[in-house]
Amino acid sequence: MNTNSCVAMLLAGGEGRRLAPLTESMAKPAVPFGGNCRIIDYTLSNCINSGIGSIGVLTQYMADSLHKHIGDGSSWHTNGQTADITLLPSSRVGENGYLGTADAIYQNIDYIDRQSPEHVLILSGDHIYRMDYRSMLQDHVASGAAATIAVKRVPWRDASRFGIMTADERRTIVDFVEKPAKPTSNLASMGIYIFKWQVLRDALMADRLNPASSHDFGKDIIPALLRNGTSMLAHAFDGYWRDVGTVESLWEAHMDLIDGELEDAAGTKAKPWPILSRLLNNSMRTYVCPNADVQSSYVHHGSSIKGDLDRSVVFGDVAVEEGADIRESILMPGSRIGKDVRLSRVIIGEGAVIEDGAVIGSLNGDVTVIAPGDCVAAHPRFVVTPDRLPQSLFDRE
Ligand code: ADQ
Ligand code: ADP
Repeated sequence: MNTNSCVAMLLAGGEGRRLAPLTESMAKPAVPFGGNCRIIDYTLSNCINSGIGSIGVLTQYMADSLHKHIGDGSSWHTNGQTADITLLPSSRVGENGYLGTADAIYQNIDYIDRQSPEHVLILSGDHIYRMDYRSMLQDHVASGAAATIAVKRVPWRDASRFGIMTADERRTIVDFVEKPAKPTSNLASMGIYIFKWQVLRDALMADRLNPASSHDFGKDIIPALLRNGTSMLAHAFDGYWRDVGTVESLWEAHMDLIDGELEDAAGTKAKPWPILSRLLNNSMRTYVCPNADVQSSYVHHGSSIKGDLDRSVVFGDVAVEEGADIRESILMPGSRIGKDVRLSRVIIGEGAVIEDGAVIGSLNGDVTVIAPGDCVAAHPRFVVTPDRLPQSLFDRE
């Protein structure tokens, strides 16, 4: 599939309130993921691996965090392929607040026009998945549809968190409701769209003139196109895909990583599908003390592990001291875990310090987050008392 006719626009400006406090000092797509990269790297890698040569990254909330990560694109590892990654910061940060995702594309019409693409691929910066966009583009072009939406069946209980649609036997979308309170289908939009550029351009212009619009793809653009009879195709994706917009989903995606589920990549199994990232200094050594019991965990460059790890992900430059017992937890870059600390289902933000003897966590499935840069002493507000955390969990003998 020739991807020259397609420009990718990656929406990376959302505030990500449900990921707080991890997003207090960075945009949601800049949150660390998987031990060695950041959430946005999955979508960027999908673009590069799919041979999409022109990628506009739309930033807004805490844009600096993404600009630092991606830079001018040259410090971002493109695996030898040529890709033009352009950061497009929003000019609308200010007293008028934030407008929606469609407004972000509207603001960059000139950028897209300059490349005169036939199609535009709209992507979100906060999804973990491996996808070959060429299959979707091929489907879109072959069908002649004006727009194609990537779709996936989701559990019924989660359906109200997504754009929900109904498609007929020819996969033409006949109904679409953004985050319905009472879903009538579980066919969810993945928030990944391919539009004929002329069709999207006209729709954005029309949306601009509508004072009632919130200028959002799911709430406004897709329903408006459906109302005026534009042909839209549902493109099914059956690989691993997760929107990591909440603390729970971010934690679950890390557990899926440990369980090997992220390797399940529909359409990408036959070929290597590396997740690329900013070029890091990989010369730092990782130290794992011979007494440390490390099970089913990832430990990255420059970390020092003297305590025990089970089903955990440790980023670079992390220290875990003697006697620490870390279970189903995520230790983000530069964090420090003191002696005899016990963690269960905890996400430790970048650079946070957990002092000797602190016990944090819960067994009932709740995920605890320690904000980046926080310092937690042995008796802070986060400490979980033995009645919430059965002592038996940590009884070693
Ligand atoms: P949501 O995920 O709720 O639903 P939203 O949070 O609005 O969509 O943002 C999508 C992406 O755009 C995110 O990556 C966000 O960071 C970014 N973004 C938001 N506002 C932006 C702005 N003004 N500028 C730049 N970037 C911005 C969407 C669809 C649903 C679909 C789900 C799938 O609306 O129909 O089911 O995605 O996850
Ligand atoms: P979440 O994924 O937690 O819902 P989003 O990043 O999707 O968070 O943002 C939720 C909504 O809030 C979006 O419509 C976004 O445009 C809007 N928003 C983001 N940042 C701000 C802000 N600083 N002020 C007002 N609204 C914002």
